[in-house]
Amino acid sequence: MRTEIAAEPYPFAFEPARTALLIIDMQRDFLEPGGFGEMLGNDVSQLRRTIEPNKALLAAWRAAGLTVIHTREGHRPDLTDLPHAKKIRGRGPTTIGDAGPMGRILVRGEPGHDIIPELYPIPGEPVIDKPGKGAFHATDLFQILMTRGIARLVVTGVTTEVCVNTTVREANDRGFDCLVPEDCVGSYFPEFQAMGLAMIKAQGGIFGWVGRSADIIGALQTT
Ligand code: TIU
Repeated sequence: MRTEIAAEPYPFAFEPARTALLIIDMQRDFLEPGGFGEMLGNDVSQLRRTIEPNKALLAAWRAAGLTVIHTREGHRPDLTDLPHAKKIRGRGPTTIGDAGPMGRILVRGEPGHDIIPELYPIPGEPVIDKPGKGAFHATDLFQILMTRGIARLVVTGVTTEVCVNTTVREANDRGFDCLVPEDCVGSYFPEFQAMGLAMIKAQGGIFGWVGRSADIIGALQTT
């Protein structure tokens, strides 16, 4: 079954069985008050407004029985996969691997590294632990998508201009068509939210499409 979803720069061709919902880094340390993101002085409300739209989209996607994949940005407890450049970037007193407000910052197994309870994975939904910003770099995401016959992605999560944008660009170069629902992605910075989305759909959809979750949910309910 194939249908179209309203999107920019033009409608997105939707083949549900060949499309995965890829939820990027909806982790406690980025989204929760008192987490690493807020500790750095960021306004987490800019990200938290994406929780309800993501919840609704995830529920509809699950109800349709389609593929859901989650990602988490983070590192091994021994930090052997943390590049020195990433460790010292920002020059702050507290960086990745140090003790933070919700355990060691961006370290796998720590409370802050985990996915927020509102969007917690259920059994059967792969969780990709990624050491970089892009979800394809140094992970088995491509292998999982190939195995499941996935050709299209609906990409949501945080942050719009960092891990979402990097992942959409990586996916586009690998031949995947990506639709980004603007209400399901968030940035700490409103101007980066706007430009991060504008860059995806510019030049006839240079990296992908931008739409809204309500239109995707509508398409799920009619196909
Ligand atoms: N997931 C993700 O976007 N990681 C980041 O580090 N984002 C920032 O905006 N810093």
